[in-house]
Amino acid sequence: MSKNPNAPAGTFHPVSAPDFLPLPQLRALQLQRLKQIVERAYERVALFRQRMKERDLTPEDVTRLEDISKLPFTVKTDLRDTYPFGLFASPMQEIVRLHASSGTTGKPIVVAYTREDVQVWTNVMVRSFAACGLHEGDIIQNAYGYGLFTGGLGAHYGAEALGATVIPISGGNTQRQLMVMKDFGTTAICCTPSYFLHLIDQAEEEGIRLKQLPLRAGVFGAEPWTESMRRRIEADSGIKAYDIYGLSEIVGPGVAMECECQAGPHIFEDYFYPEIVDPKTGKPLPDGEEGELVLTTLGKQAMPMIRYRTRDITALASDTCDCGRTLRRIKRISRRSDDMFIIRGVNVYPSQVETALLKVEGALPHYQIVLTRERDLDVMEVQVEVTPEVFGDTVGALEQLQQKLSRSIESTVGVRANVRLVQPRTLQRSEGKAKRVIDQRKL
Ligand code: DLL
Repeated sequence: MSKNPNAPAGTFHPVSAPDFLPLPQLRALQLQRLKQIVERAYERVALFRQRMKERDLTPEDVTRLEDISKLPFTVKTDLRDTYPFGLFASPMQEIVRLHASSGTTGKPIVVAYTREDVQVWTNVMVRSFAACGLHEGDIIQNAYGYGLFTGGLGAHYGAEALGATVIPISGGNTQRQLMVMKDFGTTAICCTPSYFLHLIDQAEEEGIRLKQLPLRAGVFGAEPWTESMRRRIEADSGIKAYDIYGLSEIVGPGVAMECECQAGPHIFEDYFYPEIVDPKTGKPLPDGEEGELVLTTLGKQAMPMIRYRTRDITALASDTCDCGRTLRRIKRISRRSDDMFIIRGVNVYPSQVETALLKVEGALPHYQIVLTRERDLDVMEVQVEVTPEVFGDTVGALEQLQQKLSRSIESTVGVRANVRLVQPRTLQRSEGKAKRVIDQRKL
């Protein structure tokens, strides 16, 4: 295990203690919190109360943890349909922070935090960093984006509360990232795994030897990655690469994090209750079986999420991890049960791209999104058919349209796309569901 030479041997940060609770104690705590959160949501969130009533349920029907499976699911479109604040369970005066993430169309989904929620988030982020061996004295370069995305601020407050030194560099500007890493003596970096691969490439080009720098750990997440990517990162940079999982609807990063055994992220179960269900039927599946991860926030005040369907496909591992944590782990998330894809850390739904295209006159609703990776950076090309009139237009007019479409996509989706205009009826038609996304990135 990689330990900072300055760290006192064998110590755990005090907030890591809940990671090691004996199971009966952990389950009792979960039940107590589940009852409270169901009561809170029932009293304060109209949609949840209505769904409970439709099922003839009241909060008193939750007496055991297993009763959770009686409760209604919450899905992403519930956030869209109640946009922006409809699922809040706290008055605005108590809400100290808002973040947002991609919705399925042009509007984002909004998530809220009370002061206490921010403290819980910070707590799980401290535990995340501690789990992979980081501590006071570490210099953490936080290259997750700061802003509405939860990655930047989530990791920031956690790293500060850990007692580490945070470099709030945010995403992008690769040369500056490398300069800072070298000059400031960064010992750990937080970013998406694909961005770190890009940093490795760029470092090589600039003659910077990552292996000779103090950098020893990476906290990588926000997008799917694989064991072979981990091996490549570790071999090429000499650091340990850890998987961190999270989603805005639940809290942001810090729902689950790998320990030094690197055997899959441990879910911070005292705050997030996990279930795996069959994505088609919604029926609960036992630990070990693959299905859709469903999460219930056990402590969230501003926006309790009851049985939130993450659409992430994984399995729960309940066997004991060598680290001694009693928290169950999730298997690497390899795919989703919906059509969302993640490009440069940004979540994108094809329907958002469609909305953006159709805002511009001349574009037809026939399009295809091709994803590739150039020098370890994701590239999105949108091929779109245009009306015959447009296609017969001058080169200048076509270029103008191309730029308009590109701008429309960037402002709706938040990522730049190369737009390619094609003649009407040239994109392949499908007999069933249109195949909108061709992912040629070899993960
Ligand atoms: O990506 C929060 C986050 C920030 C996690 C920084 C980790 C690090 P969203 O933008 O709401 O939140 O996207 C959530 O990203 O449902 C997964 O599909 C995907 N995802 C997040 N972490 C991982 C991971 C943040 N470690 C969505 N492996 C989730 C695979 C991940 N997919």
